Amino acid sequence: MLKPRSTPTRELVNLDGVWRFALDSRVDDTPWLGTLQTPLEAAVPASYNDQFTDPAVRKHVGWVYYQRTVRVPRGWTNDDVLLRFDAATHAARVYVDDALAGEHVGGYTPFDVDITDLVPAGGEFRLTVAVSGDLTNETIPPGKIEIGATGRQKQVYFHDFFNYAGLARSVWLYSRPKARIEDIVVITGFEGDEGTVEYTVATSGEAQVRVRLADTTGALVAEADGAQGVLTVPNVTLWKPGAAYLYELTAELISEDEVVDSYPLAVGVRTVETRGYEFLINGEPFYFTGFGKHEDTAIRGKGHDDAFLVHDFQLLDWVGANSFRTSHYPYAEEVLEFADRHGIVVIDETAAVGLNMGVVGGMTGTPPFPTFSEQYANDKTQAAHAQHLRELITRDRNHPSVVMWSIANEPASNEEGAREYFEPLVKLARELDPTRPLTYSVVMFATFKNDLIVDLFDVVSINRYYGWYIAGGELDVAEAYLRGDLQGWIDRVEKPIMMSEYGADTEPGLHSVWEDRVWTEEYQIAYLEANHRIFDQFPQFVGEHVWNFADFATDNGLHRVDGNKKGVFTRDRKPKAAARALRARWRGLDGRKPGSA
Ligand code: GCB
Repeated sequence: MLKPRSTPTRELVNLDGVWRFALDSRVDDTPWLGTLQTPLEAAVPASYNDQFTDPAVRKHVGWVYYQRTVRVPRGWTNDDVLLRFDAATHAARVYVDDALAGEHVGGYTPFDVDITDLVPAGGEFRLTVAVSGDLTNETIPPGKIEIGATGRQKQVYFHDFFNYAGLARSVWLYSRPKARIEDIVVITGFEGDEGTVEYTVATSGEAQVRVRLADTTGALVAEADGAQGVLTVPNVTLWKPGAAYLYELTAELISEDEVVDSYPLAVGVRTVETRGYEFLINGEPFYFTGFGKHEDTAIRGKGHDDAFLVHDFQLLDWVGANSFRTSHYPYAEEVLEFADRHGIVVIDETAAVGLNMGVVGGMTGTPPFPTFSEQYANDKTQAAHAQHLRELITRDRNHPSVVMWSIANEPASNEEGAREYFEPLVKLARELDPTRPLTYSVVMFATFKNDLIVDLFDVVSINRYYGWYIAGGELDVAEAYLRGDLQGWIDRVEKPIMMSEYGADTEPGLHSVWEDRVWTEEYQIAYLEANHRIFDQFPQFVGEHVWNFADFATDNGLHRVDGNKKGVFTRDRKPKAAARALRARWRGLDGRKPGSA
């Protein structure tokens, strides 16, 4: 899916700003049209929850309405006119004046609504967007709406971050030509110093395709005619972690000697593969240092913010991180584009978090009922999951920064039904992208003995909290458990293994002379060091992603004091003591394993 861009043949109007806003507290489900009579206004892009002081907004279950007026530029007479929502969390219905113009389910991937036949060029219309943050057992991520003793609805969910909702990313109005480029897919490679860019351009309408590839100075390095082909790049400069290099591919659609559509795409030439226990980028072993992150800031919730984007990447660089995982959902496209430009490596995850009744069962790991069952993760859940995977991969497959897809976080891969649930999804992911390795983050209840799906994937990514949820405050015991665990996986499958989560909640400013005191800044450092001592004993081990980059908001709960505090940075991005300890370990590694030459 092409991101809307301003090109010689396409125009773009940004619709961000302050919109009329109202909670829908009515019982019926008829659309709420006409001008919203509401005292409230909400900022877009941002989750709505924390913008208001009223707790009823923060905890709202059901639809909310956003509204503004929009004018279609007068010059767009011969073009198609579309609305693009970069994200509406988790479902949206879009109305143009009184007409339902489009709908979408899935809170973290974009969608278009074609309004060409609804509004003439030059015309103004009332844009109303109903957005629902509700989660059920048929949504991804899943959840459950309960009705309490007082009759109030409550959203229950099975993941450890606040269920922010609303228009968290930008909204656009854009034009595109009737005969147009629909999509572009590139697969890159190289042999010696010759690079290759295999491209496919999907079009609508009869016309010729021409593609050109330019280097960063704008000099033409290759060109070709036809909707499919391979461009060769002499003396290629590869895209490398820490040393990004982007060519620009321009695809043009030509009809009667005229360029009727034109679209540019940044292309990084690089390869990714796994071989035995190794994870290779451009044929060289790569060691991941970094974090699981969240899109999470005060007031904005999950709202995308360019200043935080720039600052977070500055901090990644400062601490020596070369990578992160988009835990636990696809991030804004701006984040991936930034990673492409700055050479940061990304593990791109779907929003499938919480497919695990064992976690709901608590530390016993005993599910209240089976996860893969009619009651919970059923065929409809799986179909929604497939749709999420499709939307993630078709959105992100051209980003050189994305080196691996993570299909789910901590699913019940040890429970009966896991294989039947995941096998078709793995097949689908490989059809959509035959080039990138696949992984999922393995929950601690799924062990090297009882996990049922690891052989379907390419990389073993484990989430382990030895020294926190297990053997909390007892790091010698934690080390022994972790050593046994890693050895077990290594003996079971010959695949690269990495830690996709390990971390300890830490209250900034809490100190102790005894470093086994949990929640202190000293303990966070000691915990990380204990883990690192074990990682460094295994040559098969390919990466460490600390949980989490920064503190983040969670649901109200007795085990969370104002959110999850496992951040190495606070929610407002101040370093805890562990940040400097990580910096000392990670800086200067350049993708090599700590301690290696
Ligand atoms: C996990 C989850 C993550 C949580 C984390 C924690 O295993 O994947 O979403 O936030 O543990 O801190 O408990």
